[in-house]
Parts: sequence; C-alpha cells; structure tokens
Amino acid sequence: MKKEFVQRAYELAKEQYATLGVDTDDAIAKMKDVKISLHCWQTDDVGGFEKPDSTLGGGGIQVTGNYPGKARSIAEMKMDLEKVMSLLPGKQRLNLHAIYGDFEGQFVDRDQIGVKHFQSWIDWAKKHGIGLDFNPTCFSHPKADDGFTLSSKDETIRKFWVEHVKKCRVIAAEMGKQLGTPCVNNIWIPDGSKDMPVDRGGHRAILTKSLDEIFEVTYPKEYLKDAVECKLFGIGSEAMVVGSHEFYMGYAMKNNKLLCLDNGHFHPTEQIGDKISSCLLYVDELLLHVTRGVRWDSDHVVTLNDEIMLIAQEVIRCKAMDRVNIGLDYFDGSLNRIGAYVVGTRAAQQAFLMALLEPLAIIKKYEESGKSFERLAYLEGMKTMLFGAVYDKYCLDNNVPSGIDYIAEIQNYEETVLINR
Ligand code: RNT
Ligand code: ZN
Repeated sequence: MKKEFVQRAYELAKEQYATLGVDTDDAIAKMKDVKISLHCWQTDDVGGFEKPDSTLGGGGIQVTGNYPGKARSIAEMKMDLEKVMSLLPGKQRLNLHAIYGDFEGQFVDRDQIGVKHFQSWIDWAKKHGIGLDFNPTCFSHPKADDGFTLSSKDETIRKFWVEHVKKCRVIAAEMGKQLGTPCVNNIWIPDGSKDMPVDRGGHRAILTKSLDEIFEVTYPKEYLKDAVECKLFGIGSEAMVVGSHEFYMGYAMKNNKLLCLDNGHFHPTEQIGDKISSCLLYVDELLLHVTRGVRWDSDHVVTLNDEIMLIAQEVIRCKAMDRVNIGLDYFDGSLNRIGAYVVGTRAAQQAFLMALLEPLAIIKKYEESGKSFERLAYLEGMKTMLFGAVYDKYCLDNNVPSGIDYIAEIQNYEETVLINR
C-alpha cells in the first residue's frame, strides 16, 4: 500500500474520530503499552527441542495439520520469530516453554533443566530488546502419561513435577533479572480425568500442596511473576480437570498470584471479557491467553471477533493495561505457521487499538441515563468507523507492511526458506 494512500486515509479517519472527541494519535501512542507475548510454540506445533523430531504428546491438547515449514531447531525458530516480528508494529515479548531449551543434543530431564539451557535465548532477547516469559512443560513426557502431574497420588511423580516447576521459576526469575523486565511464569497442568472420578477433592488437595511447595521460595516481583491457568476440560479430560476455574481463582486470590484466563478454556457461552473486571478486584494482575475456540477446540488462530474485542475493551475500560499481561496461545499446523502468527497477533493488536478508540465517556453517559438504544448504536457504529486506516498508520509509523501487504512477504519467506525444511 502506498505511503501516501495510508497517510490520506489516516487524515480522514483522524477527522472522523475527532468528531466523537477521540484522539487517534493518542490511541496510537498508547499502543506502546500493548506488548503481546508471542508463543514460541506456534512455529513448531508444540514440539520442542528435547530430542530431534519431538512432537506434542498428550496433555489434553492437540495440533492438527502438516503444512510444510515447521521450525526444527532453535536457529530456525529464531529466524521465524524474527520474520514474524519484522511484520508486526510495536514491540513484542517472547513466551517460551521449558521444552525449548538449548540442550545441545543431550537428554536433559525436566527436573534437571537450568538457566544455562536458556542463556542463549536470554542473549537473543537482549539483542532484540524484548522481554521473555516462561512456562513449565508438564506434558509430552512419560511421567505425565497417566494424566496426573502436580496432583498425582504417586508421590514420585508428584515430586518430579514439583521439582520441574521449581527449576522453571529459577530460570524465569533469571530471565527477568537479566532482561530488566519481569518474566511471567505460567503454570498450566493437564491433570484431569476422562470419566467420572470419585476423588476430585483428593486431587485438588494434592494440587494445592504442590503449589504451596513450589511457591515456598520467593523472588522479587521485578524478576518473576507467577501465574496459574485453569481449564474446563481437555481432550481425554472431559469429566474433570483438577485445575478448574474455581480452583485457580481461589488459589490465585488467596495467594496473590496472577490468574491466567485463556478464552478457549471456558464454556463457549462464557466470555472472559466479562470476568476481567471482577478478577481485577481481587488479584493484582492477570495473564491473558488470547486464542479462538471453535466448538470443542481452544486453539485456533486469533481473529478480530466479538470475544477478543470484549476482552480488549474491558482491559481498556478498566484502565488496567498495566495490570494485564497479554500472551497468545494457539497452534495450527494446517497453514503457513508464520502467517498464522502474524494474522493472530495483528488481530489481537487491532482489538486493543479499537478499544483505545472507543468514545467511552459518551457511551457511559448514555448508559447511566438509561439510553440503551443510543449505547447500542454507538457500539455498533464504532465497528464501521475508519478503524483500518488508524491501524495502517500504526504500521506505517513502525515501518512494517500496512493492510494485507504482509501476505507477499510471507509467501516469499515460504518459497525461499520454509519450503526447504
Ligand atoms: C492448554 C493451555 C496451555 C497450553 C500451552 C502450550 O490447554 O492453554 O496454555 O496451550 O502451555
Ligand atoms: Zn493457554
């Protein structure tokens, strides 16, 4: 798209929003606070680098699709991430899983991992001026095969996973320390049961005990922020997930941990956008896993849909940008993975920019005076404003392709790089 065209369209958009008292320049400037953590696992279908050809195994999550070009090494993954970041306006963060360490061809079991396996990632992040986030990997491992990890009744298994998560916190805190920006370490475990268990309470009590042990060591919060992620059900854990919403909401509130809300982890009619203002009254910070649920699956590429828009609106309306950490969480192997990354991240950014462009004061006034039609008309009207021109200007200001011009760049990357893998 020609620069002049983006510029001209933006001038019109700016004028249009100004009639509602909305300052588009200001909204674009505020986008610097919207730092989205890129989930490294979209580049390789949650495989990791523990051994050659590692693939996702178990854990109630699944990747489908066999599109060529999956990243097979840290070098390839870094290259992919650099490509992705070159097509996104603003600064991002990178979200790593414990299986993505630099193990140098050695087998390193999960309870043995340490900072040295992630130092090259820290150096890479430093070079790019970005922060890192982290996740213990409590799946794709023989000790997770029976479906229980931190809530296992087998003490050897439970202790193994407690040790893994403790090691992850050491690594995450070091990442935060070296990079000068706190690392969010998010605990998600697959534990659950396919059919009706009779001792839900037993497993949940064990999970509490494990978490208490894990959090015994404290770290400065400038280095590390601990998050816990709930789920309603997974593949093979349909009847019960130990770490349910109530479980983690209670735990996070009691112990002031970050509560992670993944919008693919609830009943399809539940909106996590509606939960944000409540949770923020009781925990200091939230972590969002932004995704797109489709029927029973929670991990499709994010698009700019109502659900994502409500999430962003609620964060902005609550003036909570500094208390909400945003991560993406989807994995689709059926299309160009770099493309999936860029489409999804841009959609999430767009939701936030759109929310920043809302004439909140006007709409609130209508709401407070019982004028529901006017409120609805405004909310609908905002959807067809010249929003695209504002996002394009944000891209232009950041020297990345506007509109859908990134398609050609990704096609080129596919033809020159991905196809040779
Ligand atoms: C799984 C959770 C979790 C994972 C990642 C890979 O249902 O959403 O966040 O997707 O850890
Ligand atoms: Zn998630």
